[in-house]
Amino acid sequence: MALHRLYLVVFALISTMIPVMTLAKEFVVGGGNGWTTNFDYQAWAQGKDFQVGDKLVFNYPVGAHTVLKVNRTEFQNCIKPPACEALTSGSDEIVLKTAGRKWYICGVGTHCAFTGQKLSITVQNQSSSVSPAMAIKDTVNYQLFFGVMVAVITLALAF
Ligand SMILES: [Cu+2]
Repeated sequence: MALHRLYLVVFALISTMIPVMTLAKEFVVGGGNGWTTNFDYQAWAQGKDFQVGDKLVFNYPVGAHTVLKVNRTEFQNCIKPPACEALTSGSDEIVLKTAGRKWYICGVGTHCAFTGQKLSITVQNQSSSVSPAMAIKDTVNYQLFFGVMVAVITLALAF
């Protein structure tokens, strides 16, 4: 019976973890263009539903750009905070932890000032209202979730 208890624990873990993992969205900033110069990041951000818990991913060749989280004034005037605060990995992930306006700029040269490499977004608290696209996505996720459940139960029965 100890084995069955183990399956129950595994099952409980999976059922609690999967909905949490699938609810958070990942946004690749700039899509296929990544984080670069001469790209309209305001247009990219428009209509996107950024929520607390979602993740931004900034992709760029290492050394070509950086990511700096700044405040509104720094954003408007392209004022760079100390370079030590910059993200430089080339695949920087930022989890949106709080709601409100967020500002990001590139710290390299005049990328922010002259080539528009700056992004500002508004992060919402997770809402219960779901857009149709989201609802479909969630349905798919729950199908996956039940698929995993069935697999686990099948495994449990097999032993
Ligand atoms: Cu740059």
